[in-house]
Amino acid sequence: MLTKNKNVLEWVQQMVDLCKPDNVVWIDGSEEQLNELKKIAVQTKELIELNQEILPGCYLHRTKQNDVARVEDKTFICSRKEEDAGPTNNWCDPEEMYSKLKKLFAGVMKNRTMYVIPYSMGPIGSHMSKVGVELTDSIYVVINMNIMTRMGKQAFENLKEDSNDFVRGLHSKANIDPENRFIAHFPEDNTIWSINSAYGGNVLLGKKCFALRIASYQGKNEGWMAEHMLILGIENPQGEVKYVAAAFPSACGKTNLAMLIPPELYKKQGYKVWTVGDDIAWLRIGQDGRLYAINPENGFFGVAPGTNSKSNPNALESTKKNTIFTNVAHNLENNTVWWEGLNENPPENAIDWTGKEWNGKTSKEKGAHPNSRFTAPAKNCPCISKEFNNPDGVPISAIIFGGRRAKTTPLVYETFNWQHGVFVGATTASETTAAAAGKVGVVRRDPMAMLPFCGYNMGDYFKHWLTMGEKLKDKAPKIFNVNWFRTDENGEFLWPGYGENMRVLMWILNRCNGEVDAKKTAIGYIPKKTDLNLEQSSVNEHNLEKILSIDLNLWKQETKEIEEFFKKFGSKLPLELKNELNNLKERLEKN
Ligand code: OXD
Ligand code: MN
Repeated sequence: MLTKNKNVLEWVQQMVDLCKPDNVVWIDGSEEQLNELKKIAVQTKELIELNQEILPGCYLHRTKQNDVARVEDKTFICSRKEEDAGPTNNWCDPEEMYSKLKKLFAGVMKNRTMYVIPYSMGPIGSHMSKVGVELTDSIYVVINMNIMTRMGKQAFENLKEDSNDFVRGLHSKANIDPENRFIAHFPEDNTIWSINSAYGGNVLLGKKCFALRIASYQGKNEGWMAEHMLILGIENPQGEVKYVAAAFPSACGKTNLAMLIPPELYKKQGYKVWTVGDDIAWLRIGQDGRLYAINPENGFFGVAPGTNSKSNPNALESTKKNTIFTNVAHNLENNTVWWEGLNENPPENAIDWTGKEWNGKTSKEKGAHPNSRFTAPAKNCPCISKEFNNPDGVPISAIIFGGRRAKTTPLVYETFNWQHGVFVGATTASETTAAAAGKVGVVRRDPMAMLPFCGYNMGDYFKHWLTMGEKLKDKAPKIFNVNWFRTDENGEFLWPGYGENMRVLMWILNRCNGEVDAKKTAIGYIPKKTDLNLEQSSVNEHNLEKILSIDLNLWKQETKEIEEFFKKFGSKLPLELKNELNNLKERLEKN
């Protein structure tokens, strides 16, 4: 036992009585204990040891084929009142859910070991961090939690002996039965119960379940924010670093932006980009009244396919040691891994993610699952920020929202003020697929990129954003919107993306510093053409004009869709957002 905290000890005992494991092992986080567990997992084939010369400390894991992604339809917010879960979440009465799940958890760990994992979300010793304890029967979970969180004995340093402020996570892979798979959150009890899955997003309970769903609820009650945001720092040639936080829906390039490599033009002048986080930010108002952010995680749970030495060399480098690969292809030629988009040279002698023999040169099937992942320690990342472990976090100069929009949204615009920024965040949308020639994808509204992750009523969540703005007053970060995915008449992307996005970030920072003017439009401030530095870029003036243009008719259509979307929230929709919609309509009419 690693703690004297009575609340922890009593709860662990209750869960032991329920799940009836043969053994209970407390995870202290020591090398010896972890090495022992890895050895067991290799023996049972839960992990495959990879070539330790090429990929030291790296392992491969395969999940069942029915268990490869987050399951939104099996994810529940079990608040006592249905209204508190809101229209965007699946709701179930907590008593009903506990009673259903107790039957599934009863005796589920017979002949198994229960691992007790204490972990901290956020740096040890930080007032912005929080403690969780996850009970699991999966060694894969233990090893992954060791990468994704500050795990083991150290985590209890952040929990006072009599404190009840820890998140109680219970997970069992049970039989990986998709019919009885549940990811249930009880925000009012600081509790998460997850059963019948062994896939990362459903079982690494510190990540989406705690750091977003439970933490967003805690943040509303305690006056801070848990957001689906990357955090990056831009260092200028004088050595000053300014930080931005950006929220994009899943699969819109958060990890790539977080680890951006500046174009030569900026590199030569001495600009650098530092990664603080690639997925989640916890934000609090600091003593100076500004907004500060920490990344509560300690690693990256990144999508493997498409990651390569051009698209994201920093992410690729992060996976070279002490990394767990899940559902990628196993290259038997040198006992390493391969995935689509890694390089042009797929192995001929390999095992695909389903465990079948696979020839990358001749097979029509994919070697890696499209949602295959790497779990890599943040400290492996060549551009990890020096402030990564700063207990006070980093001050945020700008908040950026974005999505994938082929036509409507310009490359970048600045909102008029915090309230307008909240409106823009609340109406964030993304198209489901990249636009094919002439066609536009289906738009899904994903407010602040939190649609699958907000642990309470989204109407109340919007209100919380507005309240935070009132507290921040003139110290509030400026709010921007970006769209890297605008296409031309032929469906070709107008903006090169990747490292070139630095040019947009520079405009954003220049606006924050009051160093550039902008053009006022109906939707916000957009850059004057000459203020976006396109030196040595592939973008010509003609295309720039297109990406910065606003089609008033499309925007009028957009306001209709927003109106429809807002209806969902009924009386929970803050009046301020209704007003913002009306203001936008008026401005569009006047233009
Ligand atoms: C993720 C997601 O895995 O957003 O980060 O789905
Ligand atoms: Mn994410």
